Amino acid sequence: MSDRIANPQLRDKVMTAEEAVQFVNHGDKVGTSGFTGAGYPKAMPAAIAEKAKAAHEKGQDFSIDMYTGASTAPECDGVLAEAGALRYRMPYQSDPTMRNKINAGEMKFQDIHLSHSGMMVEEGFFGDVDLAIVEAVRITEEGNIVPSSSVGNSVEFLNAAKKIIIEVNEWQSEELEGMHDIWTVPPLPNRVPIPITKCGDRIGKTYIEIDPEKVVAVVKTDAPDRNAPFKAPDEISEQIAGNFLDFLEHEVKAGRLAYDGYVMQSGVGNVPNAVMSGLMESKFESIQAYTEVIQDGMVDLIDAGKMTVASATSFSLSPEYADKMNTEASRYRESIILRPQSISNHPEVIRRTGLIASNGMIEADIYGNANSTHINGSRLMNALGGSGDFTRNAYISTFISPSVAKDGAISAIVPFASHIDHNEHDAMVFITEYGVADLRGLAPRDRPAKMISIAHPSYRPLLEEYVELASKCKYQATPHDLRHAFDFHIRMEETGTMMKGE
Ligand code: 0RQ
Repeated sequence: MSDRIANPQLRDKVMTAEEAVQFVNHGDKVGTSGFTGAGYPKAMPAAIAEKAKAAHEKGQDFSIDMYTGASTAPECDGVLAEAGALRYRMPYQSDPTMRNKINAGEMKFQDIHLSHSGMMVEEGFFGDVDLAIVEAVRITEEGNIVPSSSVGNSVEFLNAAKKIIIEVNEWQSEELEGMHDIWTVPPLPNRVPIPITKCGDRIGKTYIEIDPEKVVAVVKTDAPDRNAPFKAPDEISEQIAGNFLDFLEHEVKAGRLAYDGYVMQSGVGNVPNAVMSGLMESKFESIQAYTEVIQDGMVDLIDAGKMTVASATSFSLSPEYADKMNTEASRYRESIILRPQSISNHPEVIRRTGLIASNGMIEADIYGNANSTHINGSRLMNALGGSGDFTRNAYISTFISPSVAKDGAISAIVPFASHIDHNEHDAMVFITEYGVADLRGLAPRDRPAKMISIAHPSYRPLLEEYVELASKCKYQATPHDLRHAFDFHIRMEETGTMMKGE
């Protein structure tokens, strides 16, 4: 392990997490590495949680504000939320314990576009940053950091923080070195164009330069990233994936896409996985991904020679594929690039690549406004993550979802979305197991018919009833009857289903 800490000055700072926690104080603003279950600190969060619990037992306040790249894992977000150690958290989470605390009003969470979050911290929108805690594969001779399985917002946090704690994780393969491409936009007023014209362009360094004087502790760990294995795609996921692939074919026939020109952005989950399996058998070749996470399906596409390059900020691999990456990382260094999320999700590059975005949703309304985050307007599920960065700036932005949730009790197509993350001006195409609603070129009043055609048949009459009511209202630009716009949601609150009783 000492080989992994090549800088003598920093080797002298090695201590346990229990010792290093002396540098974490009540009220601190802390930025950590970590993105979708990859590259988050493995030891410090538990130590901070213990410190918080000990303080609370003595009747003292102890909580911190925590910023990350995106979601982490139970041993980071989970333990801290459980211990009541967090006052405020941004920009993304997906942890069940944390979700419950946020929804119960016991901690605060702000949902921020991932591409904005690091810049906001570095530019001081949140005040001074006390501490950065960042996982590394190794520390170089000069004292710089080779990041591990994600880059996230680490560069911005390391630049902004007064103190740094580095966790050197022996579980992470040293062969990851060379996969990262560290380049960030210079701060205002010196911004310049990002020199990426192709997904595979490398423009930066393979490590993060830091001021070694700021490092107060180096903690050694040997612990795996934690991601849940994917469920095998079910029938509905496969139908949705089939409709998505038909849509791609339709774009080829229309001359708007070439078989060797598909640039992919993909959310995570069952349907994206089924899409990637479908692509294996498709006519699409030389597929490129400019996205935020590398998923199992992309590794398969690379292995099959169908995908030439995948650019992201993080891995989001099942345990089986994480092991594979750890043993074979050197084989993938040519075709996988991990960038800071300020670059992987940057509007400028996204627009230039001409990618087709595809993300999940909770619900969408008859005019094409999408809700990715809140159940019935108030209850947070995860957060918007990069879905806004990609939807707003994609060449074509799509949303994919089953037409119903909870065994049909909830419709994914509603009269008026109860929370809107992606509005009708940004979202273009919606896909369920019932087909494709292509809203491009359609004025609001032409949209409900398309959206209702992909709703579950049992909800279509209720949606048509609403359209009829709205058509009688005074203003017909985007017709709504506000007395009934949330009937679906109110019924769900009152009866547990959006379906009308007999
Ligand atoms: O809950 O598992 O308890 O049954 O939501 O839903 O259908 O399995 O779909 O896993 O793709 O998640 C929007 C949450 C969809 C996700 C969301 C319930 C449903 C189930 C999951 P159960 P599905 P998915 C780039 C972009 C925002 C982040 C993002 C998400 C659970 O896609 O978090 O896009 N997106 N990042 O039952 C009540 C509804 C519901 C509902 C679904 N209307 N009401 N519950 N559910 N719809 C990401 C990256 O690149 C990393």
